[in-house]
Amino acid sequence: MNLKVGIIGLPNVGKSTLFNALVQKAQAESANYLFCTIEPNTGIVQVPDNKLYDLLDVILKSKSYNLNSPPQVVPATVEFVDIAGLVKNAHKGEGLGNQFLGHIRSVNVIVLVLRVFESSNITLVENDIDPKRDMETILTELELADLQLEEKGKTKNKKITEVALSIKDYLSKKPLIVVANCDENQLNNSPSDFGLPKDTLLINAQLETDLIGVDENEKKDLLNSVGIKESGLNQLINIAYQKLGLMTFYTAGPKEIRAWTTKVGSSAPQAAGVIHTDFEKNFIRAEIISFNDYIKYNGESGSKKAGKMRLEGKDYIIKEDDICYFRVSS
Ligand SMILES: Nc1nc2c(ncn2[C@@H]2O[C@H](COP(=O)(O)OP(=O)(O)OP(=O)(O)O)[C@@H](O)[C@H]2O)c(=O)[nH]1
Ligand SMILES: [Mg+2]
Repeated sequence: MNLKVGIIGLPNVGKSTLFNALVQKAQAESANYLFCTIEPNTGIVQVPDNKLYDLLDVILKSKSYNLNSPPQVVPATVEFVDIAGLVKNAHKGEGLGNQFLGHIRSVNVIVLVLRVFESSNITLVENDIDPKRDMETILTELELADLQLEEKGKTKNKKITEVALSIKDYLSKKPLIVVANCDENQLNNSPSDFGLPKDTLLINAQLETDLIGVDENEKKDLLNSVGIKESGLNQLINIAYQKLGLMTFYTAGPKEIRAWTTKVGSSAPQAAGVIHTDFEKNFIRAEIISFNDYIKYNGESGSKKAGKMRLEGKDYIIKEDDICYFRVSS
């Protein structure tokens, strides 16, 4: 499954700035006026994953590939959607209304951006900075948008409403990540200082956007120097995987080294089904090497010789970072 993340919040809180930081491009227009974004911005980002390069090293060293064409590295991806700002009573048509929420009904997780940064030059939609109030405003608008959708369904056809509207269509029921958009000097606070839930991410969207294009190592040093251990992208992806109960497994061969995302607790056939739907049905068995063994014994043939490759059947539960090869019938 590919993770899809929708970014919402009041106007002018830094949603597009955060979007740009996440996709590492000045793709979405961000400017100091309300409702700068009207049409949604969509961007696809590779999930940063050093383990893929550890696997590549092993395969390159063992020379177990066609020397003219080294294996391709294919990271997992995340899609981000940045939409127009919502205001109080958007469901009644205030501001730009709430029709833009339609663009994020298919996301797996919602990121709610709240303004915490103080800059006096940036226009506020409410008169003061109050992230807790703003969070409640937006959550209420999500619930009201869901109620409207339900009402619409009812008038169309009373009986099919329950069937037609599946739980994943309800914005207010989706997993939520709260992001407090902070200035540099606010990043050492704890979320409760702003009245926000304890798993709120504190991010300085402007700083990370300003660092687009800077060399990765240099960027890391700059972020570390202001007390940021991980980029907003890494933080968001980690918490999204946690909230959705997702994990990574790999396939590694002479042509391609690839990260795949599946639910924690997936059986071997279910994980195979992530690669290709038919693989679930046609599953015969899985050949599994743990990531650590794969590295320690220099790849597939070394791991096999050391007795570290396991043959597993359909009841095997895939573990995080397993290197998998699925045997399927054709
Ligand atoms: N000082 C400061 N300014 C910021 C920060 N994040 C965003 N801004 C500024 O705030 C303004 C609004 O940012 P946008 O990213 O366009 O906000 P938005 O939420 O997408 O706004 P709409 O599309 O209008 O809903 C821009 O001028 C940004 O440069 C921040 O962390 N600190
Ligand atoms: Mg915007």
